[in-house]
Amino acid sequence: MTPTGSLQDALLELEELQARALHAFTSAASPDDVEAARIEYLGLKQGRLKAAQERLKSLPSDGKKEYGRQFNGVKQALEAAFDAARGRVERKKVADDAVDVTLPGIAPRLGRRHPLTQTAEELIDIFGRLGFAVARGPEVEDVHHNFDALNIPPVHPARDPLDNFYLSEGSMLRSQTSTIQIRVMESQPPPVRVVAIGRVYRPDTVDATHSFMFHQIEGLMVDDGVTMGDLKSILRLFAKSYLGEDVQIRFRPSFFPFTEPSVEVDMLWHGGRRWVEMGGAGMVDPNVFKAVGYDPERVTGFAFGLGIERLCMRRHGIDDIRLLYQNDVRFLDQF
Ligand code: FA5
Repeated sequence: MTPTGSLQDALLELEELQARALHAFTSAASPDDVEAARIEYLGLKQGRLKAAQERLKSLPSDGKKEYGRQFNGVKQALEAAFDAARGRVERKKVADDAVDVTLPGIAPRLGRRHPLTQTAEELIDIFGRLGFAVARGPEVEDVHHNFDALNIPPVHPARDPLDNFYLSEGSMLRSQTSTIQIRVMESQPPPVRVVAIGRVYRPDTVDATHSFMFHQIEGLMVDDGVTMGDLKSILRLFAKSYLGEDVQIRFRPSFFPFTEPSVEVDMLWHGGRRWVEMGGAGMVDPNVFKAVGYDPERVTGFAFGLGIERLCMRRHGIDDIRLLYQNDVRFLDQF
């Protein structure tokens, strides 16, 4: 319904309409706000300006001219306010989306190698300088390489299913890297001078120095006239090189079916109050040479197997092996 009334009322309402519309356009903060104001005030069907135009019809003829003049002024003012508001929010959007090339860049976080990887690489480097090449072997092994060829008898407790991860008949996750000694000797004649690094698996109870999966470095040297003295010298040289000149290591008589005589090698732990076993070693047993077709009358050799986690822990003063597997970036960032 078109409102009726005096010209005076109509002009007042026109004024009020202009004030409201100008406020709506100047306070619009987004393109959506501007569009909403446009529809409300300038909409062709139901906009308020359209309604104000309709009002003209109901005015007495002597007031139509005055009202029309005012109306045109309001219309121009509103259209100008709309254009201004649209330009303003569009410029703002462009500015918001723009890239400020003067801002400092976001530096990508640099990854780093795991401390165990760093240890393995350093060990290979040290033994490389001592003349040892690198050998590899599979983690899924057969019982022959893990036990038989290493002179471990069929009834030996080391084969106990509770101490190994057996897979299908005759295969298992290797429990020691000594398997690689056999693979190397099977594949080449003496002389041999290799180290091999890899994961090994044992269902050991986890504590500060034991894990169910860990890494070993195996060493094997076979030649004419290799002695226990060579073994001890190499291990001492290695320990000083990796753990520092002041490191203390000791050899204890021990037993392994694949070496005779055998020793266990301990290192004085950081803090200097206790010894921790670093690995096992010894002179290759003649039965092992026979199993791979070497002549024990012609060659002798030594072998050793050291725990890489423990070497890494001693080197960096780490107290708990589990820290190496929790992947806490705050811990890993220190290496
Ligand atoms: C062996 O595995 C022998 N194959 C070593 C060897 C090689 C002897 C060649 C003679 C000739 P042993 O079970 O002691 O030995 O393990 C060697 C080292 O592996 C240990 O001294 C220790 O440093 C590390 N190790 C053993 N069990 C674990 C475990 N559960 N978690 C972490 N490190 C371990």
